[in-house]
Amino acid sequence: MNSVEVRQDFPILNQEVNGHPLVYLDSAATSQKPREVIEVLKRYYEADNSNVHRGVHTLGSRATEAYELAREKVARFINAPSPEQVIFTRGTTESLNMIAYGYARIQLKAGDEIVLSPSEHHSNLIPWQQVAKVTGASLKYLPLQADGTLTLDDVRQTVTPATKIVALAHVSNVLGTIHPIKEITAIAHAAGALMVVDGAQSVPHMPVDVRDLDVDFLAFSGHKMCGPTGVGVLYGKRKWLDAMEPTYFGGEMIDIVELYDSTWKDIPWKFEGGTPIIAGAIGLGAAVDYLTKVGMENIHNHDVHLAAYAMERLGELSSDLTVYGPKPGKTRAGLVTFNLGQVHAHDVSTVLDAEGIAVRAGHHCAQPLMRMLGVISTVRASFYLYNTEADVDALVHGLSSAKEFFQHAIG
Ligand code: C6P
Repeated sequence: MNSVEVRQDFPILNQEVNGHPLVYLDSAATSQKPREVIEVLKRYYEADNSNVHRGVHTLGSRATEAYELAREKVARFINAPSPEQVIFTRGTTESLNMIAYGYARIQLKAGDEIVLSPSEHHSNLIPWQQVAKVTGASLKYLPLQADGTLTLDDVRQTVTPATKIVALAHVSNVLGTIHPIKEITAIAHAAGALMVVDGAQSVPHMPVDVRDLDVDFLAFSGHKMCGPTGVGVLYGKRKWLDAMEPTYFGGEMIDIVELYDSTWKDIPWKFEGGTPIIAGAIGLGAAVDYLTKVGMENIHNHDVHLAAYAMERLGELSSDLTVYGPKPGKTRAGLVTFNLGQVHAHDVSTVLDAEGIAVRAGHHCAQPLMRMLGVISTVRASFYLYNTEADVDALVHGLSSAKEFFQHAIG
């Protein structure tokens, strides 16, 4: 994979920001979109736009065909056994909430346990807190090692026959840790628990095969994987999706509606109330085509390489810089989170922005983790297929400027 060539596919990257060429290092928040995806969206709205599963007119059939084809593409992308197990949602947050409300809230009871890690994104934490409140189930946290990794021994100790759900991010959006989901899933299953995986930061960046991992549910967002905003995916094993209740009622999710009761369609449609996210799903289908063409293994290797290169180069500023998360290598995804002395992350980010460098600063929707790290915020640079070593060099240069600017707060 040649990231310099890949860059040409992303028109937005070809611009100056504050008088400098844009260096976009915020793909973990949202990725940029290749021309192919933008063109598919444009073509859809110019030629095929219509509601789906409703009318019998030609545009309606075209839109329905394109929408269902997108589902097939996404199913192939994650190796789902069937397209019906792919539900289009608004994103990871909505998918996780649907699992919590439609499945766990109904199935769990007092005495049951939900196992999480303290580094979860709020979207994979608050829904479980809510489930615990209404069912009487309790939350249990896996111990996190200082570098943000989990040990399988700790997982074996924490998961018990009372555990009904283990819910974990595949990749931490703050620390970049890639958790051994296949092994953790085997432990969860041996205890009779279901494995829910937040794939927001893994599905866009590495091959994810739901059958190989054997996970029960997987949630991810289209906008982090070259697709449009407003679309995401909920994958589930058929038996759990059949047992799960819809969370949104109305539109074409129904089978028969009586005055006092109603029945639903089969999966996936029973979960897609109202007019579905038609253009979003079609755009996500185009994004999946694009990523497949580049190759997910290539993207993963590229990300891992850039993270290692960034950590090596950031080492040059070592005495002032605290970098969080595991050592570079195969268990570390393509993002680097750090702080520069006592300087607030927002200040560092503002100086970087003046040099055209976009990073994210804040708590990254992981407040419990920030507390564990003993900070209120961090700076995060995240990489994707269009980033190059030159982008990392620009970051290091920008940080040298920030270091100089805030010397008083560092020394
Ligand atoms: N993280 C970031 O880190 P949505 O907003 O629904 O598309 O995705 C939520 C989400 C869930 N889990 C993980 C691990 C995530 O990283 C995210 C989104 C972004 O910058 C925004 S907070």
